[in-house]
Amino acid sequence: PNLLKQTLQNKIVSKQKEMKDLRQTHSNYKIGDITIGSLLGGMRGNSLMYWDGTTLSPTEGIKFKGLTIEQCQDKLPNAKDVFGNISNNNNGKFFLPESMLWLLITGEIPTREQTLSVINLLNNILRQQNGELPPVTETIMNKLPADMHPMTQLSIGITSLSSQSKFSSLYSQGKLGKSEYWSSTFDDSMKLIANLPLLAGKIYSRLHQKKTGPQPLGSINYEMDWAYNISSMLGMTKDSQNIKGLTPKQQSDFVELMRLYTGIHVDHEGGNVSAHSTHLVGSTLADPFLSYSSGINGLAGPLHGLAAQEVVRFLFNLQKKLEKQQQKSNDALGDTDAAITKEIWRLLSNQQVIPGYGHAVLRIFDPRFDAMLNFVKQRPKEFQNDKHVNLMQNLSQIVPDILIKHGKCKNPYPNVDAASGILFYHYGITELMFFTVIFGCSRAIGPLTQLIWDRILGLPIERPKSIDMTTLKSMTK
Ligand code: AMX
Repeated sequence: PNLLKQTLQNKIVSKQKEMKDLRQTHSNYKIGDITIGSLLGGMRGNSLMYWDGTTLSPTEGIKFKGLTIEQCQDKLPNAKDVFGNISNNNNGKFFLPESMLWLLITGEIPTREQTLSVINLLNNILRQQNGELPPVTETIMNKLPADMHPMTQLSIGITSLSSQSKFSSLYSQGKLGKSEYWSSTFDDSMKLIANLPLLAGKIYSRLHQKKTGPQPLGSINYEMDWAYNISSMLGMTKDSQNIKGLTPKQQSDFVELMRLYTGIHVDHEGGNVSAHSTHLVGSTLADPFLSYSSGINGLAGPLHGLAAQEVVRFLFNLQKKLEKQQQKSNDALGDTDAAITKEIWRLLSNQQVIPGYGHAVLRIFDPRFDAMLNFVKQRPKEFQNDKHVNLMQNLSQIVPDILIKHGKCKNPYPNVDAASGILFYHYGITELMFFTVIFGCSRAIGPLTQLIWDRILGLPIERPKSIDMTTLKSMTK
């Protein structure tokens, strides 16, 4: 039985009634004003979308169905809760993305059994595929140039899964009434999420093809969770080739990092580009694969998810510069902070952004950054000699003051991307262009959950009105 789908089904009638009441009774209630400033400023500050899973407050950060990240860590089942003490170290403490999926879809904190049912739901989809990508997708992926950007490959891979879409197949056969849209949207969304470990693994293995050949770097373990299987397919667990030669403790830590990362990146309110594009394209009744591949294309922009890649490039260049300067001045310690400050000012005066800093909504340290930093702090031995991780921590103390003095950006604090890439790098994911693919795996969970609800609630095709310069000018006279 599909426990998640059944539980969702039980919620539908009352939620549809709430939506109907709002529409019928309060349609004319004003929720804000639109100014020329916001229209020309990327619609900042205008509440224009319905989004139910997460909220984002400038001062309190993200809340997942009302829960902060800390509360989620406290309340949602983690690997220890689900599997018991499977390793003799301290890992298994971060909530599983499957628990989050249950929370976002049903609005309820899942039990251990409910979380396990989501793990089984996703693994059963893969079992039916013999743990392999559908043949069409496999063929397409193998034909792509191996050096094509991993995000382009991910977008193509997800788009190609559209040939598997139950929603579009039933729709094109004229078999779907509006009240039935949600069910096949649910099935397609679960299929998409289930296939992401395979797709990420496929893309990563192609980066290693010259060394490891065409075979996958790992295999799906049907007894384990989604984040574990992403790690396996990247070759980082005992169910894989262990291409980076990690110790068992490091393998376990990597899976822990993957559970943390993919748990907290799932959603971030609806207005961010990856979520918004999925919602917009989904509003045309495009299937979940086509809808989410649009989200992936948005995530591939350097001001959005690609920042993870840009941050690591930035850290490497900065570290090299600092070392060169130290050699020149023949000073073993050097005044690192002063050199960092100088370099940040140089970039700012060249009109470049400091990657990993700033945010369109948040006005505090990104709580997801704090969560990643705590991961480092909990493993002092592992990270003490990693100069780039140390630099990342150092920057988070120095850059905010500089950005405040610079006076342009509204949030001078690190965002989530300031830390994530360099942690993956530490464990051997050294291909910078790949980081955002991991982001893309996680982000699927939020926008697809919303897409299912959009269809339950019968939201219409999205179609804002645009205004030309002449009209804008005439309005101001
Ligand atoms: N470094 C330098 N300048 C910055 C800056 C940064 N990190 N962040 C913002 N600014 C500048 C903007 O470019 C803008 O300059 P302009 O007036 O000349 O155009 C000005 O400050 C005001 O911008 P803002 O209102 O504070 O930010 P925004 O809402 O327009 O943009 C964001 C938000 C994240 C795109 C921006 O802060 C940025 O470019 N940061 C660096 C890239 C990055 O880390 N992106 C990842 C964000 C998280 C994610 O989506 N994964």
